[in-house]
Amino acid sequence: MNVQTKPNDLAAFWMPYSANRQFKKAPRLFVAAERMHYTTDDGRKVLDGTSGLWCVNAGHCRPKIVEAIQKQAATLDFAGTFQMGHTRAFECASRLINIAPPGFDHVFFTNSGSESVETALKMALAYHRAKGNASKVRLIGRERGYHGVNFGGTAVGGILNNRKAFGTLVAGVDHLRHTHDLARNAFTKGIPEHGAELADDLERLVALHDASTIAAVIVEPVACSTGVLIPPKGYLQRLAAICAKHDILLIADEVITAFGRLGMPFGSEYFGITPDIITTAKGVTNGTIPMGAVFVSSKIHDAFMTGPEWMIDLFHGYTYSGHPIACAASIGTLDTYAEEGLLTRAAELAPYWEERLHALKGLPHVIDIRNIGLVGAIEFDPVPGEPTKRAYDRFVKAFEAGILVRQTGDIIALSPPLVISKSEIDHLLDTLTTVLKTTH
Ligand code: PXG
Repeated sequence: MNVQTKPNDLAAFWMPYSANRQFKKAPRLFVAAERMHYTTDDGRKVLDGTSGLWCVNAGHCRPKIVEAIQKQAATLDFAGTFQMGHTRAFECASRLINIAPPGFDHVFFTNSGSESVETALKMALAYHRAKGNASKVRLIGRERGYHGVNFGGTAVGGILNNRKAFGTLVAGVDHLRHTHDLARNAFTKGIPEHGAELADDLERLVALHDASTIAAVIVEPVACSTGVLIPPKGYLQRLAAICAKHDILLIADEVITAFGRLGMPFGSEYFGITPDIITTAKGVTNGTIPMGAVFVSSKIHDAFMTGPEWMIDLFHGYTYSGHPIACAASIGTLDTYAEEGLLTRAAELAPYWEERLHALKGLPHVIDIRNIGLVGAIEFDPVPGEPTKRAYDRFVKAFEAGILVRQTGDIIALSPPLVISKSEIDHLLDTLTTVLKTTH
């Protein structure tokens, strides 16, 4: 029998991306959730302004998804997908392709965004090799990018604290400049006007390394983790054109922007670009069961289908690639998204969201407000000598006031479930306004 010897002891769990010692002195604990709200261990309701960690797009504990998981766990708990299969994985992949942008015909399953990124990077290298271009081995990320925490993703990522403690990471990686430009774009509503020319930074890297050595560029359509950096008008199209010109694969890391966050099923569609590979996770199962999905075009997939038929075509995969319960959760999620029109609902709410969010302009220490789809960010001037404290204090106060927001650097990010109502938007932003007015 599993006896819990130390009830309520917080020491054993080394929490990820957390200030463990401080948290354990004053923990913030949830015990339940439904639709837009969490319930804390002391019985308070907290409005979820962040969709958990950008993943619970349909809101919490949705019946179709719960039922799908329960049924699947009782019917087929596990079956592998290496040289074997089960029907749910094929059904799930087909369902995902049905909502994918045109040209994306194949899905590779992983268990997280980090694994989706590693998968995409490895596919890019193997693709060029399969095409006879084995010298194309460099991977290009972008400053301030976030692509998860495995070695490849950390290497192409561009956030200092995520990189500096972890050695030399992966060789042959370089970075484009980021697109954040407060001097020219502060308080822009929606897509910023200035900075498309920053895409030409890829030409600088081509001039430095030569296109014959570059396999892929990976970018988030909107760089969310670093504090919601929205690409300037025309930037992504220009980047895509330069990639195409040099036979460099473009990987759109849509772990956050896929599944309706911007008001279309995928962020790539929103920005009118056609990448070669799209990485996803999070919203693919509404956050319920860990899963990622890498979408590839036939151009990529078919390049691997040229050897003898009895040979493995890609030496890559995870024990839990296409896990039956995750696939069932994803199918239940896609049903819920479809029935409630959630993959486009952010587009309907975006004007109201934008108006309400930008009304926070002028509050103490606010130096920028950004919005796109159902994403928002408020940037603060840092406390001199104490970076991140301004936003962290406001995050803690917001939690005490009954709203969950996300702090990154001196920025507060918002990304509520796509089922949010206008009055809940009001509650979220009214509460945040009070917090910003009263926190010193
Ligand atoms: N790529 C992108 C673009 C992401 O946003 C990952 C990869 C990694 O996914 P996994 O599933 O391995 O965590 C992410 C994850 C935040 C926050 O609040 C963002 C993420 C994860 C946790 C918190 O900004 N993004």
